[in-house]
Amino acid sequence: MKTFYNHLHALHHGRLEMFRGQLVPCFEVPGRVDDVLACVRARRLGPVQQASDHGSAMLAKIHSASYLGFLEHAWADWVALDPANATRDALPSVWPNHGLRTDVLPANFAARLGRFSFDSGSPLTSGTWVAARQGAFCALDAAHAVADGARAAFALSRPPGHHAGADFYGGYCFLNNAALAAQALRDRGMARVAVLDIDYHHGNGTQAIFYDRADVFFASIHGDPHTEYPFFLGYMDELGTGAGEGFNLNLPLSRGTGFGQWRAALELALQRIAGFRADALVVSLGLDTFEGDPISGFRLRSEDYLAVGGDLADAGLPTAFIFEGGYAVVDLGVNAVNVLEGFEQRAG
Ligand code: Q9C
Ligand code: ZN
Repeated sequence: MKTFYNHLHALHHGRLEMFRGQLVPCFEVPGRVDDVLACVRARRLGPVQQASDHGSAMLAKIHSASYLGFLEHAWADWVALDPANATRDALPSVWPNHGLRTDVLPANFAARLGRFSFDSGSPLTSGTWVAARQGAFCALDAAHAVADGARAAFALSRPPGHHAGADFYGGYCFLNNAALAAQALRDRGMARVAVLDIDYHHGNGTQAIFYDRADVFFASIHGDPHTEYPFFLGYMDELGTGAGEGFNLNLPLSRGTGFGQWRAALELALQRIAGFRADALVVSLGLDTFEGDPISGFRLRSEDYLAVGGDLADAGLPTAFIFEGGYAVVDLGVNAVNVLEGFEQRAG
């Protein structure tokens, strides 16, 4: 399978994130993707190529124009606020919720940061826009490869995407790569597209983007939001709304869940996707379900990921894999390539 690699990913390099009252070193670091790329090459998964430029207009199929404008100019605006800001990343500290107005967009940049984000754990850096934009192009290229007839393709990029909504960032995510891939598949004539999110954290951004749509089915297996990030979405009773009712599936599992139970949830999600009669599959491939992940709580082992890939191949659908979370950097390459190799072995 082809890998579309974001060669600009390291331009996004957050230094510190807010965690329990302190600024701590970021978990979402450039070394994550470097490790996966090394494994893709060592195990000869297939050709590695850079993504083509699809232009910023393509991003507006999923994201609002005001959000894209904000992201593109955020770094310059941040530094304009105070020249000393050039040495530190931007983190929001005030948000328009709890009775505050969401229908105003203040000129103040701290206010705009809050309007377009939902947490303080996602530093915005000098290269965030350029890196995230190129990452979105990797996802679009993976979708086009699948639309052109490839059995599967892999978008290898950071920052990740599944927490980003139409007009907000958070959870280390800025542009929703999986949503962009799903939309590209729709635009290439696939009538029904399923997004299966197997990152440890609920894909709140992707769910929100497709919540009222019947043409994109969203399924997610994740840590129970009663105790796990992002806390405020990802519950079982979220079924979709309007035309989208019945096209959203959340399968939250308790912290500590091992592969047996996790795999049963995967089978259930794949059954629902088969019932939906999807024409193509987008997998939000987070590897933070790994037992060694420093910020997550499931207990999957490296060899389990081969079986995950096999189960995904059994769905029999053209599949675009979009790299998401996973923070146990030294095991990340093995785990990611295990999924992809397990898929290829079963797909034949
Ligand atoms: N300091 C993804 O996996 N913060 N995002 C957790 C750890 C947020 C994870 C606290 C985790 C976001 C793409
Ligand atoms: Zn995650």
